[in-house]
Amino acid sequence: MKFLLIYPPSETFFIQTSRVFYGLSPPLGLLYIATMLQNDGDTVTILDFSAEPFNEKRLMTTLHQSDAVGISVLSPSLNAVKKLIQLIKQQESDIPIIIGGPHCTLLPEKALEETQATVCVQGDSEMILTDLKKAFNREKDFSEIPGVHYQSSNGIKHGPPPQLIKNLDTIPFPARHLVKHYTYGREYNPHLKAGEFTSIITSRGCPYTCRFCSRGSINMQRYRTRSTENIIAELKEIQQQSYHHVVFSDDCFPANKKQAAALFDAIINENLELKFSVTATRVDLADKELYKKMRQAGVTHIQFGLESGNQDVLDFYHKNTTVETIRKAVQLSNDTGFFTIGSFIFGAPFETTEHFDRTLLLAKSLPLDSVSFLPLRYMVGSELWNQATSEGKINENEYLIPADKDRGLGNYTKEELLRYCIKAQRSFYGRPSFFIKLLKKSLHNDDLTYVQSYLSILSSAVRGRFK
Ligand code: B12
Ligand code: SF4
Repeated sequence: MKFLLIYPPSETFFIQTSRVFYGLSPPLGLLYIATMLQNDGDTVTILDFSAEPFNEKRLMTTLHQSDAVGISVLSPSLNAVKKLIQLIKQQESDIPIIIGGPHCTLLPEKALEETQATVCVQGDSEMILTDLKKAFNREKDFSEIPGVHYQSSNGIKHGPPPQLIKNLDTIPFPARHLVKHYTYGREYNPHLKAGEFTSIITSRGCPYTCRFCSRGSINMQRYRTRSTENIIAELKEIQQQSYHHVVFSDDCFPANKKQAAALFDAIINENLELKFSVTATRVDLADKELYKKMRQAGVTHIQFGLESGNQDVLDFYHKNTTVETIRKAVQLSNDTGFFTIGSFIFGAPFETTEHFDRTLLLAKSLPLDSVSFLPLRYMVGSELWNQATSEGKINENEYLIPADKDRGLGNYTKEELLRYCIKAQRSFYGRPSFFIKLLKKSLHNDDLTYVQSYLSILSSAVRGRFK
């Protein structure tokens, strides 16, 4: 069969001016599925509309050459997916449309109902694809396939509960060549060209339960890791495919310090000539010996979920960290030579401007090279969303709601919160001392991409203001 797999357009970033520059990485979920399909003799094309501007003509041309469509759904992209499916159905009313991804794992039946796709897959999908194809060819019944929800003449039905892939080493590596023409990762190095940057995940699920994060929901929590040998084999393949830079895209990396030490030892021993970044890590996992190894192995950037400079807010989010731990971890990261990124959230229900000021003060006092201040959002699957929904502040069909005084969610309206975030961002970056520190660090590390990244963010911000 010929499959068209689509990653939908990403929602516009809150701080829109820097969006052009932020966070592009390959759609690994689709790439894992693509490998399984190709191994089964199918042809796969991927359209990543987070990495290329949405183009209806391009979508339609590819669609007309396909037998089935698969789409990834994140809660923030649900509306984009609904529109995509409408467009697809106008052109090819009978083509099977399969949806999967985090939103489908959380709310499979509702996702199917709202998007009007043909089939929705909940959870890990690699092992059910062959059966799914058989069901489309009427050689098997959808009701026999674990984790599958489907439209039938009697409404939405489902198969047995999803089966977790316990041994992640059994999954073949993602088909990266299908998206090699896209440029990813420019926030790590503005010089990166198409085919030079990719991502890897070494685990699935997250062992933590932060109250604002949908990863804390039971469906997405079950934590599993891959073996060092299996990860190294994939990294060797990545090197052979001539990528330069790899981001560890785990929810939380490294979650296990001992395993991480073994992995970075192996990377050093294998002499892999790759650079690495870490999408998300926690301050309580910072460790001097481990960071030294990571640096030696080629890690250049680390991003911490710092969230707040207030202990009461950290406790409210069940972050299980302290302001002191934040200070130590960021200092250690900087001393190790990593480009250190910190993200903060404004808008916990009891937070006041004094809280925001303390967070900004902490951010400015830390040796951070890049920051984001974002408004709290109540996301489906998170404990905070569940609570607000049970209190009637959020409707069950509203999957992503910013903190907003007008809804009884905090002390400020969403517009006020956004203004505080933008103000904090400007106040952080506008300091001459910040730029001087960044320049010194870049010269010390013999890596001017740090400064170039900063200048690119700045110039995209300025361009954004004049648009
Ligand atoms: C890397 C990453 C990003 C990157 C790039 C995303 C990309 N191109 O894939 C960037 C930085 C851009 C990003 C941005 C955001 N992200 Co993000 N991101 C991730 C992260 C850490 C890894 C994604 C990944 O590669 N996973 C590995 C693959 C193997 O897993 P998977 O995608 O779930 O795929 C499997 C199944 O879901 C399924 N599947 C997936 N798609 C499909 C399609 C079909 C047809 C089928 C059958 C099956 C299927 O099969 C796959 C294999 O088993 C995840 C967390 C995570 N670990 O998944 C968060 C995550 C997906 N992001 C999330 C969010 C919320 C965001 C943001 C809104 C930022 C924010 N925190 O507010 C933005 C907006 C994104 C948007 N599209 O609008 C949430 C989504 C929650 C939700 N309810 O949907 C997650 C789960 C993080 C979390 N802690 O909750 N993200
Ligand atoms: S914020 Fe990070 S550590 Fe906390 S539950 Fe979400 S993914 Fe896990």
